[in-house]
Formats: sequence, structure tokens, C-alpha cells
Amino acid sequence: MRIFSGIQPTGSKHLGNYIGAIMQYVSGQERGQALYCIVDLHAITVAYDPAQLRSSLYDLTALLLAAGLDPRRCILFRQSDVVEHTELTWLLCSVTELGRLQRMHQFRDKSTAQRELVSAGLLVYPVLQAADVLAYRAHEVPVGEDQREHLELMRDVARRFNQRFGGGSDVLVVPEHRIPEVGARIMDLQDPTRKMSTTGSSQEGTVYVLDEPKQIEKKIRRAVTDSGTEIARSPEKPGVSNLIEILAVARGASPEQVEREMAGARGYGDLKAATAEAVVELLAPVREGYLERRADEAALEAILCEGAQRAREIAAATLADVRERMGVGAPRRDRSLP
Ligand code: AQP
Repeated sequence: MRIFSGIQPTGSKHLGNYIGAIMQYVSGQERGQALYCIVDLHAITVAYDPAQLRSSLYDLTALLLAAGLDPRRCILFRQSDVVEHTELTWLLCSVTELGRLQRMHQFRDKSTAQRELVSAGLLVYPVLQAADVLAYRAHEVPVGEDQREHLELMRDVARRFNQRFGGGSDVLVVPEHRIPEVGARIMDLQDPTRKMSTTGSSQEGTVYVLDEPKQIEKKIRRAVTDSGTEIARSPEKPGVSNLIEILAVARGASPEQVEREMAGARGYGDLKAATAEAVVELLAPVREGYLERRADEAALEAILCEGAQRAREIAAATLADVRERMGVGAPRRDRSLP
């Protein structure tokens, strides 16, 4: 089985990214051939600073390694190093419906947030995301709940390509998403009706992976909870439900176990204290590992370059098949297709 996921080098990664995506990346290394891509080309679809982009890319590389990605057990690379992603994006545009791109939630949210320019890149972003995955004929894509709509689009693009150009065979693999059962949507601690996010949530409501333990404790102790005292998940208690899920994932337990354990607690204060302690325990080693690795940019670059070489071998083979099927470029002498 082949696993693929992409992650943006923008801003600091938060607890939602860590639980919804990064923890799944680490466990994915045990389940199959895993490829993880730092998607710098996605990051340029909104206003950005070029020097900051480079620096954030190394930040994220060091963070992912510290979280447990092992270049001997996965392929970790930078999107822009594998030019096949952009070529495949253009080719897939021919089987992508414009109206669908215009209706995507993320496009609508992010385009209204842009003050100066709503770039064409922001609209085409989901096609690049489809190309990222389809170039590797990946079977599984670990992501958080917010990516469901993008995953559906890429599945449709793959199906449509196979119908239009496949000639009876599946040139592209229709991928499955892998959304965690618990922690697929970690909420903002200050406004638990909104997801914790890089651009849309408050600093106080967002726990960053690289926050110091004291900051983490402070943010969790100040989390907005709900009326009542019962520690149980329910739609009327989004703040408490969020803390229960976070505590469950951080401890490697189920939310039901946490609810049982917390049944004798004195109130939400105990839940917050337990959650803060568990999150500090989860993230402190990542922070330490990050600080050890971040200064050596040459070592980080070497890992990314080697990853890109390995990734490119796979993507180039897919592109050769796609070009051949679409009648683009010189005909191949060897016409054997999957
Ligand atoms: N709150 C969340 N809970 C669970 N999973 C989440 N993810 C994001 N927020 C949550 C998952 O993190 C992965 C990496 O996301 P990304 O950094 O590539 O970009 P993103 O999805 O745009 O992340 P943000 O933080 O939500 O940024 P903005 O504010 O720009 O939208 C993805 O798998 C995502 O599902």
C-alpha cells in the first residue's frame, strides 16, 4: 500500500495539525510505503514572504523529523523539487470542472480573506493537491476532517481521467482518505465552535507544537468550557468535548476511557489540568528534537534532496503514462501501460 500526504510550510504547526495529520504520518510509516510532501507551491497561493517561506520550510522539516518521520522509513520531500506535480496539475485541469472549484469551501473562505489579490492559484489549488496524490498512485491519504471536500474532488478527477483516457484500464488510482476517528477536528480553545487553524483562530486558543510547556499549560487552563460540571462529550458542550478528545489522543486512550476516568473529578479544572499535563508530555519531546535539528540546514536540505530523487522516480513513471494516454508529447516507443 502507498500512503501520501502533503503539509504546508506556512506558519507554526498547531495541535490540530499534529493530531489530525502528523501523528497519522508517523504511524503510516509502519503500514506501507509512505510519502510526505512539504507543499511550498500551495503556500504561494496567498500573500507570502519569499524569505519566510524558505525558513518555514526548514522549520517544518525539522519538526516532522522530531515528531518521528524517519527518512529510512518514508520519503520526505519538497513539492517544488518534483516538477511532475505542476505538469500533472495542468494535464488534470482538462478533466476538472471549473464550477466545482469555485464552490469549494476553502476557496470561498480564503478568497474573501485576501485583501489585495485573489490569485488564480487559490482556485486551482485543489487540482495541484489532486496531482500531488495522483502522481504517486497513492492508495491512502491521511488528513484531518477539513480536507474531506478536497479528497472527494481528487477522487472524482482520478475517476474522470480513467473514464476519459484510461482505455479500459485504471491509469490513476482513486485514493481513499484516512481521517482519524478521534481528533479529526481539533477546535479552537477560545472558540470551540471553530476549528483550530493557522489563519482563522486566536493565538490564545491555539496550542502550537513548539510552544513552551508553560504556554501550553496556560492556554489549556484558560480554555473556554461550558455550563454544568459533567465531563462528557455532547453537541451542547463543544469546549468540554474538545478537551476530552485532546486528552484521549494525547494519552493514547479512547474518549470513553477518559470520560470514565474523569467521572470522579471535581470539575472542569481537573479536566484542564490533566489535558495540559498530557499535551505537554506529548509535545515537549518534539520541541526538544526540533531545537536539536533546526540549526543544521545543510542536513535538512540533504534529506529533502534525497527524498525528492526517490519521489521523482515514481512520479515520472505516472507522468509518462498520463502523457501517453492524453496524446501529449512524442509517442512512447514502449507503449505498455498499466
Ligand atoms: N483543527 C484541526 N484538527 C485536525 N486536523 C487539522 N488539520 C488542520 N487543522 C486541523 C489537518 O492538518 C493537516 C495539515 O494542514 P496544512 O498545514 O497543510 O494546511 P491547512 O489544512 O490549511 O491547515 P490549517 O492550520 O487549517 O490552516 P488554514 O488556517 O490555512 O486553513 C491537514 O491534513 C489538515 O486536515
